[in-house]
Amino acid sequence: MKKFAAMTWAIPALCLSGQAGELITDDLTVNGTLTLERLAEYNVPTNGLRLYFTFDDDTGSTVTDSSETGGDGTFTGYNYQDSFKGNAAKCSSSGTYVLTTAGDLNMNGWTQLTISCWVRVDAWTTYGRMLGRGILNSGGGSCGMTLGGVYGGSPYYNSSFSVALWDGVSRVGVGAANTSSHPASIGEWTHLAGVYDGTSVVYYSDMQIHASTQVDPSLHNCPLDETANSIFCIGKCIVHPTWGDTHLNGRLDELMIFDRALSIEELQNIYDYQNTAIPAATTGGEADFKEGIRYVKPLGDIPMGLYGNQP
Ligand SMILES: [Ca+2]
Repeated sequence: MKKFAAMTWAIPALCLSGQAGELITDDLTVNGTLTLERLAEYNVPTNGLRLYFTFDDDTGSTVTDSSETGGDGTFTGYNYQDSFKGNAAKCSSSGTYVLTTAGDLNMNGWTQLTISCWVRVDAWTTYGRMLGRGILNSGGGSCGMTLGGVYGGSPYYNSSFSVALWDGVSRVGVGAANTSSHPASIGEWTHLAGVYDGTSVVYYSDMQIHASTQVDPSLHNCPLDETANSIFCIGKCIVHPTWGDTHLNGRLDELMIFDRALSIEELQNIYDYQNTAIPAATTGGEADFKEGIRYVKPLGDIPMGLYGNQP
């Protein structure tokens, strides 16, 4: 995203084309209330939206879902900090994480998936599992998104967006779009997205392909595989909840989950709109977009269990 040398949060956020007499308290809310209609006005996709955590109006352990379908979350060790838009969830240890047990977030059978969020990393002190699904102390999750970092004493751990697929008989593998480079830089807000469209798994960083993998043709359009009673966790790896080196060390914001693959144009609409929400810099900086890194590996060559970055 654009780098700003300084941001001033006291100034009003941009007021887009609101109707006369209408109070726009920020870019996404009207009189303090987020509406899906409001999002649609600005070409933010809402079709298939299953979860939307803005963290903007949350003050305690309850994290409000604005999608009208996904269900609220519970933020253990809750800590909200400034963001480019309102507030963000700050995670810093295995004791700061958000869980949601909403049943309609179980992705078993979903044929497509999109996850969009923003992250501001404070340090690469852990492998940085930002979010994922699974069963506490077990497995069975359908997806995971990881920043990469130090893990298990190793100096580095891959960044990854991964999904687990079902061929109608069993879990056939994990589509892991991973690479050894970080998708974000310390101290900078970065937009991240993961998209599974039935034929590929793509991990985007600031709208550039950070990593991708192609699904073997024999597995095209396989649905996601997920165990019943799996839950969604933000901030650390739910499968190893007490480990001290799996968590995100930084802030996460504007998390959206869709049960379909957004087009690149739709993702760009989200990116552009949320990017526009950033107040103008008081002392400017030039736009700086980093290069994406493309990584392709056939899913069919990936034996189950090989990747450490599994959901
Ligand atoms: Ca926010």
